[in-house]
Amino acid sequence: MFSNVARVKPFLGATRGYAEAGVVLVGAGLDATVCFRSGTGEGPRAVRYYSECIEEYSLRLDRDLREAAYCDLGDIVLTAADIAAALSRINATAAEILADGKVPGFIGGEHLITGAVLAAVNRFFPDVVVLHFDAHADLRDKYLGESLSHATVMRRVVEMLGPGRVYQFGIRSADREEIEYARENTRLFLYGVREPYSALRQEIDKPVYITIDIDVVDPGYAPGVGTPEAGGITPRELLETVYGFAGLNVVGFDIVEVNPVCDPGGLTPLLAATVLREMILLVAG
Ligand SMILES: [Mn+2]
Repeated sequence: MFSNVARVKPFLGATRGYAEAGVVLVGAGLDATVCFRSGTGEGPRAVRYYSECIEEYSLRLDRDLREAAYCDLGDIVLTAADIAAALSRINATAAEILADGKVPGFIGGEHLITGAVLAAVNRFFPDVVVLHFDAHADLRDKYLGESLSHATVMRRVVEMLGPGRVYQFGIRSADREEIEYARENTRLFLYGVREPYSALRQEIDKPVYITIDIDVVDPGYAPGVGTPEAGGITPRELLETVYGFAGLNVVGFDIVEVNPVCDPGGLTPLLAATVLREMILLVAG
C-alpha cells in the first residue's frame, strides 16, 4: 500500500493513522513544467513547516485539528525528469485513497498535479464539478510546445470532464484564445472570488473538487509563487470564500504552486497552511 509515498514530519495536528482518517493529506512536489521560476518542489515541505506556527484550533470554525479525522500520508516520490511517471504515481495514490472511501487533499507542487488527481476523482465521481481559484486561466492548448503543463492543466481537465463543469474564480491573466475557450467551456469569473462564489453557491449540488492555486492571492501577500500576477485578492477574501465551502460535498482538494524559494519570509506557505487547516476542518469535521 502506497509504495511510492515517503514518510515525513506530518502537517500540524495530524496524529491519526490512515485507517481512522476521512481526509488524507499527500504532498506532491512536482516541479517539472514551471516556466518562470522553479521551486514548487519545496512546497509541501514548507507548508508543513509553517503549519507549526499556527494553532490547531480555528477560531472561526470552533474546531480543532487534534479532533479532526485526518492523516498526513507523506510525500509522493517524484522526479521532474519523467513527467508521465510522476503523474501516474499521483493518479494511483489518489485512486487508492478514493477507493478506500476517503477524501484526498494534495499539497503541491505545480498545478499540473491537479489533472492527475482529477482523472482519479472523475472515475469515482463522474458528475464531479471543479472550483478553480487562480490568477491564471490555465486553459492553453499547448504551452512552450507541451500539452501537459501547469499552463494547460485546466484545458486538459475541461476536455476530460466536458464543458460547463469547471468554475474559475479570480482569473486576471490569460491570452485571448483562452478567454474565447472559457466562454464556451467553463464558468469564468474575473478578478474577484468571494462575491461570484457566494452568488452561485446554491446551484452547486454535485460532488465538488476544489483546486486553489495560491497565486490567486496578490503577490504582495503571497510572493512565493512561480508566476506572480499583480492585482490579486487578499488572504481575507480567500479565507472568507473557503468558509463558504461549508456544506459542499467535497470529494477532493488541492493547494498548489507554493514556491518557498521565492519567499524567504515564508508568507506564502504560512497562508497555504492556514487555508489548508480550514479546509481540513471543513471537510473532515
Ligand atoms: Mn496560477
